[in-house]
Amino acid sequence: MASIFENRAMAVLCLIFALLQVANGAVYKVGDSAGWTTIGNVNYKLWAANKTFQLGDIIVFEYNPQFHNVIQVTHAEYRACNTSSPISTHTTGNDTITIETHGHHFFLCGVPGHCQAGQKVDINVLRAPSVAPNPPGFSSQVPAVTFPPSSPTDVSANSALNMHFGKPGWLLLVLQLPLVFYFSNK
Ligand SMILES: [Cu+2]
Repeated sequence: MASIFENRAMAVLCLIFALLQVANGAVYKVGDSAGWTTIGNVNYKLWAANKTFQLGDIIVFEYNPQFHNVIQVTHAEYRACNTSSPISTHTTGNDTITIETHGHHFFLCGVPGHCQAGQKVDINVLRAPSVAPNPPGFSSQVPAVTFPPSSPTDVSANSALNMHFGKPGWLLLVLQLPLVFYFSNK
């Protein structure tokens, strides 16, 4: 019956990792050292192609705001380099954009000629295959925590455990030890 302890510890670990993943997105500087520019023919398609973007990731556009800007557009506008109805416009020269939804996020430079010259990038956040029907994060993992078939004592033990679920991990683990011995001696 030691598996109760392991399942619970695994659930806590999964939850912690899920929270960390949501809270700490990776930071990607578009074009890496080149930044957001028309100089040097940076291949932004290639730059994006070898990255796996995830929810919470931060996309940084670094550029001289006298010469460039960042405009988020629809797919059709992206393909046509059309800036007539932008989703959002960024002009600071050091724009950080947090990706909060799955799918494609199309950005281009709105200075005439720059998008046509290749200053455009598609940030695509794929859905994680294992959690496709659920919201991102831990919903598919936490319900996996199960307990032995219920008897009146088990039910009260479960609710006692759940009360401690919000406490720090070490406290949770220490509190579980008597339960593990209790179940393993049954
Ligand atoms: Cu530009």
